[in-house]
Amino acid sequence: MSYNISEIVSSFCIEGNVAAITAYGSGHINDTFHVKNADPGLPGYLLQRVNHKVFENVPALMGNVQLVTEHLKKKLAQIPGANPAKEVLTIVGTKDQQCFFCDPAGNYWRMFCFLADTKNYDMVLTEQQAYEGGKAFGKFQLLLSDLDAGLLYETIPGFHNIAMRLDRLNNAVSADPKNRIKDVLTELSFVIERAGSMVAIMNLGKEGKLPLRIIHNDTKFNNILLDMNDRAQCVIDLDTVMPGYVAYDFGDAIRTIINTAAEDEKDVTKIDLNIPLFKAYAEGYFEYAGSFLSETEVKSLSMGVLLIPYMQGVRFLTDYIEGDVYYKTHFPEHNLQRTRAQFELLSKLERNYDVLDQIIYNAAKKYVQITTEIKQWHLQ
Ligand code: ADP
Ligand code: GN1
Ligand code: MG
Repeated sequence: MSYNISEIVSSFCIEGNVAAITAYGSGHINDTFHVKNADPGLPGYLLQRVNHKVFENVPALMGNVQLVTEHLKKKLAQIPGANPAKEVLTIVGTKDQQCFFCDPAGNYWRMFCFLADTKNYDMVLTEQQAYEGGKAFGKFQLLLSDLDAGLLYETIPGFHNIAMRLDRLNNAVSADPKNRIKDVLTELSFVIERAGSMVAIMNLGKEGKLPLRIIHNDTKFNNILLDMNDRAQCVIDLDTVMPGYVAYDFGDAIRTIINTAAEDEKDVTKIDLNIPLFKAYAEGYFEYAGSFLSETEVKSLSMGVLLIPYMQGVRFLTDYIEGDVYYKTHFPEHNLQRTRAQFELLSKLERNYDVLDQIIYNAAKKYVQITTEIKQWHLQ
């Protein structure tokens, strides 16, 4: 990929002069750069090349980001003590007043104000961080609960539709373009054994028992910026903010929080569950989300905890079979290693399902009126 990054930066309305532009972050989809200001008194910037193979309509995606950030800022402005400039992403426009820049090669670029004095973590280290993570995503959903979901463009159709994800895997298996099926027979059996039970959330939605809400859809823990005291400051990575079921966000956050090892851990014996972090996240989450969740939504959360690592494994496996065309990979079998790590995590989550469910029940009942006892708690 060739582009002149300084020229791209100069298309945006920035204050001061650029001291340095460096690659930044560990995302799997977009390319991110930190634009450091030569004047220490002036802010820095965060420049991103949006992956337009993954996001086919970047102008519409940026329309979503604009809508969501403006709504969040408006809501926060009504809360005493809140600081919208620090707690919500701020888009930096181009010199011709657009919210993105398209370069001559057809790459799409956008810029945000760089939120200084923040940290983010690929892995959670403390209960306080997990608790803050729960509060951040609970508050995010709460603040967006009065935005009209119909205004949002679907940036990736069927993003968390497990039936579609399984169809795509099926097609990849039939095509087997890289002759890799012979290496993944164990993983494919693992997928097939669980396929029937994983449609539960979708079915509840179709039956009208779960509402579609505006959710984040990529609640990896590293999509939260924490301040230097480890308090949640800002939810970032808004490309997939779309209607969905709250269990998807809960499950995706837990997928990254509860795992004692990295998402792509090679040595699967290192993958275990950190249950205190799960409890801390759930408690933080209900502090905000407890005010709007229905009993059925609360019950669906533990299903999301199984579904999302399953779906993530299916997605990594599909990409491995298709020849690593979607996620950035750092070595030839990276997607396969990621798949195996997700499925090991899922196996552990399945074995501990009742314990996790009980924790959700205990955390929720302080906030949500729950009419069934834990022994009848599981959804049919
Ligand atoms: P990706 O979709 O590739 O994950 P993100 O939007 O999550 O991209 O950004 C990648 C990384 O850049 C984040 O993990 C975070 O470390 C950093 N980042 C993103 N936005 C900001 C910001 N406004 N201020 C400071 N750091 C940011
Ligand atoms: C991607 O962009 P990033 O790294 O935050 C992916 C998520 C996956 C995640 C797995 C648009 O997220 O859905 O859960 O990798 N984003 C997209 O780490 O596919
Ligand atoms: Mg990210």
